[in-house]
Amino acid sequence: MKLYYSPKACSLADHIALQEAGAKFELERVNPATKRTASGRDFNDINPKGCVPVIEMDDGSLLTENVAILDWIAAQFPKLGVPGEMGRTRLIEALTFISTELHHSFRHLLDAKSEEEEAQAKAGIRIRFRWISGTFKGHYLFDDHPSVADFYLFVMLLWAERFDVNVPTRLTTFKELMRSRAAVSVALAVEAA
Ligand SMILES: N[C@@H](CCC(=O)N[C@@H](CS)C(=O)NCC(=O)O)C(=O)O
Repeated sequence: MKLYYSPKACSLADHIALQEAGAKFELERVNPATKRTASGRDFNDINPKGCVPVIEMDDGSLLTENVAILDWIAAQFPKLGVPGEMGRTRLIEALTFISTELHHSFRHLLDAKSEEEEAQAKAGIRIRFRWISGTFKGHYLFDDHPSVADFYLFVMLLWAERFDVNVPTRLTTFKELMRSRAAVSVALAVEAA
């Protein structure tokens, strides 16, 4: 299995998940500006949508879209999912919120053309972080064990730090807890190299 990623992009969630799972996988870096992969391929030939993450399965088939990839990883490695009859549904509910509400709202910030638009975008992001901070059921979103949704939320918090968006203390504590995990350190170090 191979994960196509760009450093500190949303694909970091999948990278952390695979490290946490102890999965056997390869990585290939994608330059988001040139759309070239580390081995020199045109990334658009791999994913015509032009976005990471992409997982290339051992049979050569490709899986795109972060929600689908994280759901697939949780299905392969149930310790990264959410237990119970409604567990998978609750996981998809959280992943969808993080993808469509949080991740997407950073686009508004990146596209902001004035200080006013930037302030509006940050306010929108803060509302969404505040909402999700009220849903924690333990040290992590669902209990005291992290799920793939926690890894995606962690990446959003790294973006918040980078773009100077204030978040509730609950989420800062969570971010530092995530940073203290061995798998997270490994993934961050690999992406920084
Ligand atoms: N719908 C995609 C969007 C993924 C996405 O936004 N990827 C960004 C990195 S975080 C990307 O590769 N952007 C490059 C581009 O849009 O040109 C998903 O949820 O997986």
